[in-house]
Amino acid sequence: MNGYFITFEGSEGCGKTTQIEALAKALEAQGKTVLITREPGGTLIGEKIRNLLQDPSHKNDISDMTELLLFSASRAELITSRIQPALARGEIVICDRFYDSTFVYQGLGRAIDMNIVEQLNQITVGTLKPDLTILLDLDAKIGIERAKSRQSGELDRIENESLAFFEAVRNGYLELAKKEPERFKTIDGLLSVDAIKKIIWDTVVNQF
Ligand code: T5A
Repeated sequence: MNGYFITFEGSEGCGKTTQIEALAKALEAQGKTVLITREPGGTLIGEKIRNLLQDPSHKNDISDMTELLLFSASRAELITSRIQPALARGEIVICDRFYDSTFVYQGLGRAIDMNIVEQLNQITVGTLKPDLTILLDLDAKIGIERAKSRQSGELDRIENESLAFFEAVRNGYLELAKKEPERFKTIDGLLSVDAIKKIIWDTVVNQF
């Protein structure tokens, strides 16, 4: 594989989508071929799984273990059918969330045994690893407010979790970033859209 794999992470409403679109545009302007994708989703089956996972009417229908397995199934499909082929063609892949989301949301948020999360990750992802992970760090309360305003007040199944859940998610991300400083670039999500855009561009442009 000779492409380049970038993932974006952070808690709800931290600004990933906004920044991913801007980065892809800037890279394409330089003649790069970019694949933007997302988790859960990014494939026919993955998008169906996404709908199941986010539907607020399934609030009481999905156990924690089922949730973990559904996120993993979506990831397995995405890696095999889109990410690996694009990297093999030498493209830049930008993925909105990847396995770090599972570690913090299911491992810490849902308190599923981390050994199980790790084993499943090993099965699903194998040796594939992002070259760069952009973490947009944002206060959980502000993130939920942003998500609410974006979706005209409608929150999905996971966004309806408690503030304590999202604080655990945020802290979990910061811990992951501390453990792998060579992979993570952590950026203050309170900065303006343009300021974040510039930090990301300065980081990415140095990789090629
Ligand atoms: N999940 C996912 C798991 O539990 N386990 C897993 O393994 C995986 C892969 C995925 C959900 O699934 C969970 C996590 C999530 O709950 P998602 O689509 O990634 O869903 O969900 P969100 O993180 O909620 O994505 P959002 O689209 O809501 O937020 P974004 O993309 O982070 O933010 P964005 O860019 O849409 O911005 C939100 C709002 O804020 C504004 C934007 O204009 C927009 O209105 N904004 C800013 N405002 C001020 N300053 C800035 N710097 C701003 N940047 C953006």
